[in-house]
Amino acid sequence: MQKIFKKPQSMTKIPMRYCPGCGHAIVHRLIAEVIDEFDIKERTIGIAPVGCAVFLDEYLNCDMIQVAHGRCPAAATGMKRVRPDVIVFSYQGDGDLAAIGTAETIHAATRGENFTVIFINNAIYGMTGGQQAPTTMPKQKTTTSVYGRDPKIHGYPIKVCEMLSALDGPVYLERVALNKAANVLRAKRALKKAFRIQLDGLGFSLVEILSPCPTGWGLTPRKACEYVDEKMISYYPLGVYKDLTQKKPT
Ligand SMILES: Cc1ncc(C[n+]2csc(CCOP(=O)(O)OP(=O)(O)O)c2C)c(N)n1
Ligand code: SF4
Repeated sequence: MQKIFKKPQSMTKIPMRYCPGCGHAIVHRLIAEVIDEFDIKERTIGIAPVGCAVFLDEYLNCDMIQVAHGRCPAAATGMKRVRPDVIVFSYQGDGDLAAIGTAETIHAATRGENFTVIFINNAIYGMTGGQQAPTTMPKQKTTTSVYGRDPKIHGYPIKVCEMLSALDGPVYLERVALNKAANVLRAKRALKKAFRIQLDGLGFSLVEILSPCPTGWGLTPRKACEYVDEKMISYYPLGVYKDLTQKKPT
């Protein structure tokens, strides 16, 4: 019998510990597929975040390191400058990238460092118990904003793609979502494009992925996908925020 679906070679056999319906597991698989398709497993280094995806290094079958919370872009900069031949990606949640790591993110982006950032926006601090994140939306309830985020008290959320698109450094910025199969395929295309840009030496790229966190949101996996569809996408519109690939030589 012909096998038409199999585990990517770039994934290990270790069972993932994520909650049912969590977007992290989907993105891990997409990354592994992209690494397989480019045949770059032996020269890829991933940087695992602090947060629910802290064990990413166990699930991907390439070289991986873990760094302190928010420091992925700083570590990626060092690795990529010392070894421009390797493919480096950072994998970061919104607490990691848009709170404690905001400075590293912005400076790596404006320097136009040649690595790939995969940004998981689940609008919450998942691992530590569902606290408000910089991306928590107005009126969204969290364990530290039990009446819903009030911009008058808590400020407005940070829209990462919009913010970085004001900089000259980034080459490619796109926001995608995991709420339905068609969007998962779009997310894969965006990840593949981001890796392609790095392989071509063009510079900084970031893919923001709106990702369900059923546990942190107190929803079933199905309702969490509907939440992404109905609440998140209207606040964080999907699409390409910057793409200079047509303007730079490959
Ligand atoms: C320097 C430092 N500050 C705070 C923490 C506590 N901490 C661990 S995970 C986390 C937030 C994780 O949220 P996010 O990055 O959005 O990832 P998620 O768990 O939602 O995937 C925090 C604040 C830490 N580990 N290190
Ligand atoms: S708390 Fe949220 S982000 Fe963390 S594993 Fe569970 S569903 Fe995923």
